[in-house]
Amino acid sequence: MHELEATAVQQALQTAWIGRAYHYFPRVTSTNDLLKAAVNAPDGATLPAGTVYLADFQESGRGRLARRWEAPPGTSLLFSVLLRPDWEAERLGWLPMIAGLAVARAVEEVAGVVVGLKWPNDVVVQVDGRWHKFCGILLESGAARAMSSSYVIAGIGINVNLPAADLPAARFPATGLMLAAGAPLSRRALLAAVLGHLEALYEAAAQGQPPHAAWRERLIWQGEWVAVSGPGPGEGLHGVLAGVDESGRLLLRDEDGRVHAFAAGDVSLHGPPPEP
Ligand code: BT5
Repeated sequence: MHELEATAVQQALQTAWIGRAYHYFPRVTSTNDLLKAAVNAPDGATLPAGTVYLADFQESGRGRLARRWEAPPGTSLLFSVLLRPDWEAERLGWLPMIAGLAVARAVEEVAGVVVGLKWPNDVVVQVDGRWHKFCGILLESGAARAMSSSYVIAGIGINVNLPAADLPAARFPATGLMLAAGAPLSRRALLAAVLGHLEALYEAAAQGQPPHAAWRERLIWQGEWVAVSGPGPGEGLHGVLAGVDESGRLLLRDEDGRVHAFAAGDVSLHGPPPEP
């Protein structure tokens, strides 16, 4: 039996509802695309919250803004979770933080390495004193049909047992957990831990407990000069990274001491401005 097939995963799970409906695919286009198509199908309303689609290989794994997520077969965790939050709109910004925190807590537990979060949706570990990305998260939301309740699909890609030669050439340095921890890990144990933390954090959020303080504790580059690029006003702005607010927006303090909040974009180290 494959270690990520339904029967094996069900035995490892400790959740009440996330992952209890679970589908394993050896090869798909993208688990986000497949789950989205299933939710939008005529009988999509019957798909329970917590449904997980997991693939061993994706032909066209996606990141944000038409970027690709590359992962060779047999090495990674590539999965999507269906959530149906009936929360007020302001709380939807909590979901990316909840997903990142769930991965961070699970990885620390299973791999014993210190885990950081890079705004907005990357999970990182240190290799040779520098942060490297081992996980990316893609949240997509929609309403299945007019008047029906909305859904959010949380797509999570984790580099687990990738050999160094298979690391993708990426915008930000990439690594995998085997390389960071020094030994291969059980993908099944890690999946069960991520889904367990996801359920716990989701339920806490549903009770009104915001995740931003725990998220901010792991936020990398706080107090450093960074640049934020991306859609929207303030593109290309640089300043000191001052944290995130309750809805997960990045706070940047510019040279004049003004604080700017970003809901989307990418952040990179910039260095302080030249002395006048
Ligand atoms: C992300 O986007 O990091 C979100 C990735 C989400 C992937 C999961 S896998 C399951 C589900 N199904 C999908 O189709 N997607 C989700 P973004 O922040 O835009 O980063 C994308 C960038 O990360 C790429 O342009 C590369 O530079 C880099 N990259 C690609 N593959 C990588 C990998 N395996 N490890 C580290 N970096 C990678």
